[in-house]
Amino acid sequence: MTRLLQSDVESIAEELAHYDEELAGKTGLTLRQIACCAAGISEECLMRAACSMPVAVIPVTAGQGVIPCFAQAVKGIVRYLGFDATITGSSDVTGLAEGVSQGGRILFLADDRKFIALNILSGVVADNNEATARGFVAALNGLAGGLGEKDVLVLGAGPVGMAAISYLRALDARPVVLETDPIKSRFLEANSTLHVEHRLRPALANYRYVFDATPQGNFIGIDDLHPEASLAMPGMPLGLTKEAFAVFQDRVIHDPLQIGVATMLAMVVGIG
Ligand code: 2YH
Repeated sequence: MTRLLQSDVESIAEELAHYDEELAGKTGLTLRQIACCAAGISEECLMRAACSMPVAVIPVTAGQGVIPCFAQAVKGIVRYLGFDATITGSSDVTGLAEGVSQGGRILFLADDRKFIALNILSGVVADNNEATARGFVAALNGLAGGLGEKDVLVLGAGPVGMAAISYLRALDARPVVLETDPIKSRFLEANSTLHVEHRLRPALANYRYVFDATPQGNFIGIDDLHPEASLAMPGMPLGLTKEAFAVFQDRVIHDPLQIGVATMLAMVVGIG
C-alpha cells in the first residue's frame, strides 16, 4: 500500500461535488451508489445509518506519522455521504478514547500499513484494500455497462488485486492476472484456476477492461492500450503516462481516497 502524500489529499474535501459529477458522467453511478453497490447495501440503508452513527476520524502518529490533510479528506468524504463526522483533537489511543466518548460509533484510522473503519456497535472492521478493490470494480462495472462474461486484466496480485479478482468473479466477470513477481506468478499458476498472463505489452493490447492494482506510476503509454480500453486504477501514483491519461481520461477511474473511503463506510454499516 503506497503512503499517500499531502498533495494527493489536500483538495479532496472541497472538490467532492465536482469529483462526483465526473464520476457519475463516466460510470452512470454516484460515489454513494458505487459504495453501496460494492458493499451490497441499499442507499436507504446507508442513509438510515447516517442519521444514527456519528463518525470519528482519528489521526495516527505511529510510523511515519500524520499526513497533513489526510484526516480532513476522510472526514470530508464521510460528511459528503451524509454522516456527521469529526476529527479528534488528540491522536492515537487518546484520540480513540476521545472519539468514542464523544459519541463516535464508526471510527476511521490509518497507520502506514493498514487503514480501517471500525463499527464499534457491531465489531465489524472494513479494510481499505478490500474496500478499494470492491469500489473500483463496481465503478468499472458501471463504466463497462456490466462486466458479466467479460475478460478483465488485473495488474498485480497483491491484496487489492486479489480482492478485485474475488469481486470480479462474484459479478460473473472473467478476471485474468498479470503479476511481475515470478514466484507469485508461478504460485498462482500452480495453485489457482486463474489464467495468468506473462507479458505486459501484449496483454494490455488485448484486453479492453483493465484493473491496475500496482503501486507503479507512469508505465502505460497510449500505444500500449486497446483502443477501446476502460481502466480502473486505484494505484498511486497513476499508472498511465500523462499523454495516455489525456486520451483515455473519459474511460479511466482513478482517485487516491474517495472510492475506497466511501466503500469502507458502506461496508462497515452494512455487514454484521
Ligand atoms: O497513506 C496511507 C494509506 N496508504 C492510505 C491508503 C489509501 N488507499 N495511510 C496513511 C496513514 C495516515 C496517517 N497515519 C494519519 O494521518 O493519520
